[in-house]
Formats: sequence, C-alpha cells, structure tokens
Amino acid sequence: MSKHSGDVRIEDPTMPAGGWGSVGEVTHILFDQRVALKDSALLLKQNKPDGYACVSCAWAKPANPHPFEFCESGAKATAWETTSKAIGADFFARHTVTELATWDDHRLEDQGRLTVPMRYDPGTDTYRELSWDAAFAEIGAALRGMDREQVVFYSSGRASLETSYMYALLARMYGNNNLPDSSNMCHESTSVGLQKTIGVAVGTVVLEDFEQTDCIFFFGQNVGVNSPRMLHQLQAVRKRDVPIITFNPLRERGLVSFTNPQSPAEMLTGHETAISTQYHQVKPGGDTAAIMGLCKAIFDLDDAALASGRQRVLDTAFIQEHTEGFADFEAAVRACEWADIERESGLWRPDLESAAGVYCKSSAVMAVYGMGLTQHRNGVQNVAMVVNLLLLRGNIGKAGAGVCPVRGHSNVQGQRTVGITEKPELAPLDKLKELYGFEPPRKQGMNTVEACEGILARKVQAFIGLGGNFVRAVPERGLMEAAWRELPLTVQISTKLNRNHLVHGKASYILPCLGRIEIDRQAGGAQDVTVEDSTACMHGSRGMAEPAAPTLLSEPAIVAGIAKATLDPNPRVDWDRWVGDYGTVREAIEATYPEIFHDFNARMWTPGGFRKPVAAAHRVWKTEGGMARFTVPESLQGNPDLRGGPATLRLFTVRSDGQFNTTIYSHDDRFRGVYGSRMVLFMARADMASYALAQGDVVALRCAAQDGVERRVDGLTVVPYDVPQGCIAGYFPELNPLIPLWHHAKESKVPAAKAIDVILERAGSAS
Ligand SMILES: Nc1nc2c(c(=O)[nH]1)N[C@H]1C(S)=C(S)[C@@H](COP(=O)(O)OP(=O)(O)OC[C@H]3O[C@@H](n4cnc5c(=O)[nH]c(N)nc54)[C@H](O)[C@@H]3O)O[C@H]1N2
Ligand SMILES: Nc1nc2c(c(=O)[nH]1)N[C@H]1C(S)=C(S)[C@@H](COP(=O)(O)OP(=O)(O)OC[C@H]3O[C@@H](n4cnc5c(=O)[nH]c(N)nc54)[C@H](O)[C@@H]3O)O[C@H]1N2
Ligand SMILES: [Mo]
Repeated sequence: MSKHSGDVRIEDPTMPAGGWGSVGEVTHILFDQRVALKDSALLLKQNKPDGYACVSCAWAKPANPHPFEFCESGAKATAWETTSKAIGADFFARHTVTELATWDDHRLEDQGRLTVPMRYDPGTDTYRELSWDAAFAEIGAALRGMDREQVVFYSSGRASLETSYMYALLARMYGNNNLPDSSNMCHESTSVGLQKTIGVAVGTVVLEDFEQTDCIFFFGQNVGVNSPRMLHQLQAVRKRDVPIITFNPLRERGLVSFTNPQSPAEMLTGHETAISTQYHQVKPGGDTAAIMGLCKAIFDLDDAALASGRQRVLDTAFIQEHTEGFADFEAAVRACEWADIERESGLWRPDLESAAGVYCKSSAVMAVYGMGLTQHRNGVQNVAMVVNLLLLRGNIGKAGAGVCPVRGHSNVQGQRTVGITEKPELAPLDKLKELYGFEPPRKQGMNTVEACEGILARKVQAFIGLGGNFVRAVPERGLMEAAWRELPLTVQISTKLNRNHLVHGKASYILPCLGRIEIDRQAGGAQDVTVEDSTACMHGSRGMAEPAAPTLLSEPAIVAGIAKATLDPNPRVDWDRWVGDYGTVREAIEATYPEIFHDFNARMWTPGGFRKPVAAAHRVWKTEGGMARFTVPESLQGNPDLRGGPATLRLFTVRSDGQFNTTIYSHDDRFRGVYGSRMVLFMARADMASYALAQGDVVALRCAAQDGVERRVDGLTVVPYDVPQGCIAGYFPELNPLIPLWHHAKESKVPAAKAIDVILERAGSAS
C-alpha cells in the first residue's frame, strides 16, 4: 500500500511568471539571508556596464539596461552570495562530517559563507582550520608525487575568464588536459553539434535579433525559471505579435504567460503577456522526431508551391550557395513515415503541420533551446536537427534569425573560450609553448563522464574542483559516492558548504574564495574580472560588496597558490604579478587569443559587451567542407540505449525556481505549485489512474537498465501534472541516483538526464 505524505503542499500555480509572486520571493530571500539594506541596493548594479555580472545565468546583458536589470533568480543568487551568514572553524569543531552528511542540501549551504581554509581530520571526523600557506604546501607536495595523468582539474562555469585562463594553464603545466567542466553536463552537445554543422561552437543570435525576428521556435528551455531576464525580450517580441512555438513535455508557467514585475502598469492591472502561441508537449527525447515532422511538412508545402507555380518555400539559393548534404537530408525526410514521427515525438501530424506553416510564413526565424535538447542520448543529433530546420529557409546569418542555445552558468561559455577544455585540439597549445616555454601535453584529457569512469576504476588520484558540487551533479550517485571516498586527494575551491565537502577523499581540503560580487583587493588595488555571456559578448564585472571575511582569497590567488606550490618555477609565468593585477592576466589572454581579445583591457567595459568573432553569424562556415552541413539523423528514437518494456515510464529531471543547480534556496516550487518538499513526482492523471495512485501517494523509482546495478530512489510523493502520458518529471539533483553513467549523449558525453526509463513501485513493495 502506498502511504500518504503530509509534508508536501500542492497549490494551483495560477500566477503568471514574474508578477507579485516574484517580488515576494525576492523580498523573502533578502530578509532570510540577512542581506543588509546597503547590499540589497547592489541589485541596481547587477548586469550594468559599470556593475557586476550576475552570478546566476549567462543570458546576454544589454547595452542600455533597464534600471532594474535583474530578475527573481538573479536577486536570489545575489542574496545567497552576499548573505551575512558565515561559518568558521568553530562551526566545524561542533559538527562532525558524519553528522553534517545527514543534513539536506538547503541546510548545508544555508549556513552561509565559508571563511577559512580547512583540512579533514580523520581522527576527530571534523574539518579543521589550517593556514593558507600550509594548505598550499600540503596540496602541492601531494600533487608533485602523483601520476600526472590521473589528476582532474574540474571547473563549474562561474569562475572569471582570468581565473579560468590561469587554471587551464596550471593543469597543462602540471601535465594534463584533464579539464572537465560543468559544460560537459550541459551544453557540450551544442558545442559539438554546432561545430560540426555550422563551424562555430556557440550560438549565432545577439540581443538585437529579438527586435527583428518574426518567429521563435523554443525547445526544452524553461525561461521563466532559468533565464528570466530573457522574458523581457520575449515579452517585447510578443507585443509585436511574433509567434513563439514551444516544444516542451511539461507545461511550464514561464512559457505560458508572464507579468513584468518591473512594470508598475502591468503589476497594478495584473496584465499578463501570453508567451507561447503554440505549445507542443513533445515526448522527452522526441525532438528529433518532431523536427523531422516539421521538415517533412515543409517539403510538402514546398512541393505544393512548386506544383502551383508559387514562390518556393525552401530557400534554394541559400541551400545551393551555403550548404552541403541537402540531397541526403531531403531523401531521409521524404522516406520518413508520419506514423514513426508521431510515435516517437508523441505529437500529431496536424499539429506539426501547423507549426511548420508558421515557420514557412516567417522570414526570420530563431531557434532557442536548452537542456531539453542537449541532455539526451541523441543530444548532439537534436542540435543538428535544429540546424537542419533553420537551414531549409536560410535562417542562419541574417538579422532576426539564428540559433540561440541558452547557456547555464554565468561564465560557462567563457571558460571554454580561454582554454578550459579536455580536447587538446581546441586549446592553443603551440601558442602556450611559445609564450611560456614549456611542452604542453598533447594527449586527450578526461571530460566529466571519463573523470567519473576513472574515479570508479580507482585510477584517478586527485580531484581539484574550482567551484561546483561535482559528486551531487553527476549521474550514478550510488557508485560514485562510494568511489569518491577512496580518492587519495580532493580539493574544493568553494563559497558554500556542500555535499562534495562531506563526501570527500582520504585527504580533503576546502579552500574558501571570494565571490564575484565582492570587492577583490590585491596589491594593485581593487580588481575587476570579465565573463562571456550566452551570445558570445565579453563583459567587465566589478565587485561591490564587502568580502564575507578578511581571510578569504580570490580565485586567482588560490589558483596561483596551488600552482606555485606544485609546479617547478618558470621565469616566464609570474603568478604573483598576475594576482596583483588582473589586467596583466588579460594581457596574457590577449597574447594567447589575439583575434578574440585584442585591446582586451580597453574594450572590457564596452556597454553590451564586445563580441568574439562568430563566423557562422556572417555566413562563413568553418566546417570541414567550408559549408553549412545538413545531417541525416541516425534514429528517431529518443532513448536508443535505455528502453524499458511496457511497464516503464520515461523520467526527465528539471529545475525549480527554488534552486540554482545543486544549491537549494528553498524546498518550494512556486511555478509548479509545490511547497515544502522536492521529493515529488509530476505525473499525468491518466497514468495515476492506471497505477491506481492518488495525489499525495508515495512511490519509489527504479532505473529500468538491466546491467546488474541497483539504482533506486524512495519516498517520492505523486503530484498530478500536465505532462504527456507515459512520462514523469522530478527534480535534479535528488533523482541523479537513477541515471547510469553510460547513459549519455553519444558524441558529447552529456549525461542523458532528460530521458531515463524507470519502473515505478509503490512504497513498501519489494524491489
Ligand atoms: N533559477 C535557476 N536558474 C538557472 C539554473 C538553476 O538551476 N536555477 N541552472 C543554470 C544552468 S547550469 C543551466 S544549464 C540552465 C538550465 O536551464 P534549462 O535549459 O531551462 O534546464 P532544465 O530546467 O533542466 O530543463 C529545461 C526544460 O526542458 C524540458 N524538457 C525535458 N525533456 C525535454 C525533451 O526531451 N524535449 C524538450 N523539448 N523539452 C524537454 C523541461 O520540461 C524543462 O522545461 O539554467 C541556468 N539557470
Ligand atoms: N539529473 C540532472 N543532473 C544534472 C543536470 C540536470 O538537468 N539533471 N544539469 C547538469 C548541469 S546543466 C550542470 S551545469 C551541472 C552543475 O554542476 P556544478 O556546476 O558542479 O554544480 P553547482 O550546483 O552549480 O555548484 C554549486 C557550488 O558551487 C560553489 N560556488 C558558488 N559560487 C562560487 C564561486 O563564485 N566560486 C567558487 N569557487 N565556487 C562557487 C558553492 O560552493 C556551491 O555549493 O549539473 C548537471 N547535472
Ligand atoms: Mo548547466
């Protein structure tokens, strides 16, 4: 029998995204984190040309910002970083690691900012303070004695361009390209898919394109929660009556309607803007099939136009001049059966034809997308399918059109630009050799999945984390946590206490750092940093809040500290000079990447940012064949490596407005009307009926993979929701134990967190 859960409150999420709910949330978190009034005024400097770049998402920052260029999520992230709560050595003396490991993610981070360097002491099972010098010396000595190919340098996508450049150099001077980053779990499918098809690893769209577009296709991105500032562009687009056609299995509030919390008129009148003009609840993993359907309908419309002597629907001149592979693609689309498209996408032919009709009437179409496309076994293919769709009518490289992947972490795209990559061919190794006179390693490094494999195989000897909460964010939690504890050395550069500090290696260090919003005082005065946004624009960022503690070091100082203690001195790399004046790091970045970063120090405060060259935006295709490439999908199936039998449900994991990845601000999800718990399962009423479940019943999930590994999560409360039958949704990171490590995108190795076939069991029944 399933038992009833008392701690989840479910309400109808009737409020639009934004609106009064948003204002209430911001006020609450500023109060809850005891952010001083003067610091809440900081929000006015968020994303301003002379202010700091928000530490939440990577969405573009306009040249002429709104007086309040922040959103609910950004305000929460600011409050979370500038909190006046802090913990030092006494906190750790009072709580053993075993005890802390029983606390939930929210409670851990809610203790406030970490303030002093700590080392794990197995005798007392506590973290104990040590000096910075001792920490660096010990870490350096350990790293010097290790197999240099078995040390991993991870980064979560928040560190600045300056820190990232130094960190990548540290790894390469140490002797490897083991530079996995959060992008490996995120938009790596984009970097691989776009590079292959249009010759750039990033999107082609800039903010101005929103002013000129006449149609937007929106795939698998939850704008209201994860990049809310983009709602301003979408709202403006909708005011011009531009259609927005959404593909998402779940009806997301922020994709349905929006009230601008910064517009008094809208707040007072309760005026809402309807965001999506069509909402297609595609099956998780069904986007390739859905886009095949769109393309098939487009070919039909083109055939009809040809037959009746009207203007062609396909942009044949563009296809001829700029693309290759069209004939094969056309043949594949024509051969594809509607029955297969409907089965794999879960969408009806007339609905796809209707969307295709709007596409063909529009002269400048943009495709926006997020994790709903990338975190799949066929994630790279999904991205390539978006490109196919756009190429059919020349929708890349013209005003108002293009591809717009929405990046996650605030500098995740920038880290790749300055050398954080496990792929040696993407790093300027010859240039580094010329500048610094060392022999950079040429061997392929480990990405996130490969680092996990190395840790599971007990081969990896040390893991250095520049931010992030790796062990919580990766798949296969059961096996990973056990293996993690056997790592000889773990070092976490962090702002807040998280699970990864408690699931730690044999020797373990926490190195607390300044956040980007804080004033970073060095020998050369207060330092500024730079970041790259989702549209490839580089921005300066100036810390403005007093540091959480005088004992904190900046990220560049910590990277330099580790480097000096680990590497043999190199007269050409003056780590201290770099730390004293980040302008000199920018000079080094400029020397390494002159095409992108010429006049870096002079240009870093350009309002709206300065853009790195994106060749495809100008119809220059840096692909193998020098053309934009149509590609034929290998399969329409959403989940070819993990398909359960008829008794399985397809699970996809999502985020709430109460979290930033593994950082849990609260256990509420205002947008979906769930309060008090994240251990919930969103389920179609028809599925609840067939499983004889009622709202509030508690169930367990088991992964359908039959590989001898037990993957199970218990204690999930059922919530009826508007998702397609056969599909269920729940939260990341709580459900990560269900994802097999091998279940990842084929070419990019992004874990397939959006399509996990699972078996549902009632609480209390045997597994
Ligand atoms: N407030 C807040 N902001 C954030 C973050 C956060 O956690 N909280 N995280 C940051 C990071 S690192 C990232 S990467 C971004 C992530 O931002 P998003 O890309 O929006 O990521 P998710 O919320 O994981 O999922 C996006 C959407 O994909 C849909 N979806 C799931 N499966 C499929 C599918 O098969 N097809 C389609 N078409 N849709 C599908 C889900 O219903 C969901 O609405 O946000 C960034 N911003
Ligand atoms: N099932 C499932 N799994 C997923 C996803 C999913 O959608 N579903 N999404 C994936 C994605 S897109 C991503 S990006 C990853 C995220 O994975 P990560 O990037 O590894 O995780 P975060 O939760 O963003 O990291 C939070 C921690 O970063 C530290 N931190 C915060 N600010 C700073 C700072 O300024 N400097 C430093 N040094 N540290 C800081 C804090 O200590 C905080 O605890 O998770 C992935 N995992
Ligand atoms: Mo991400």
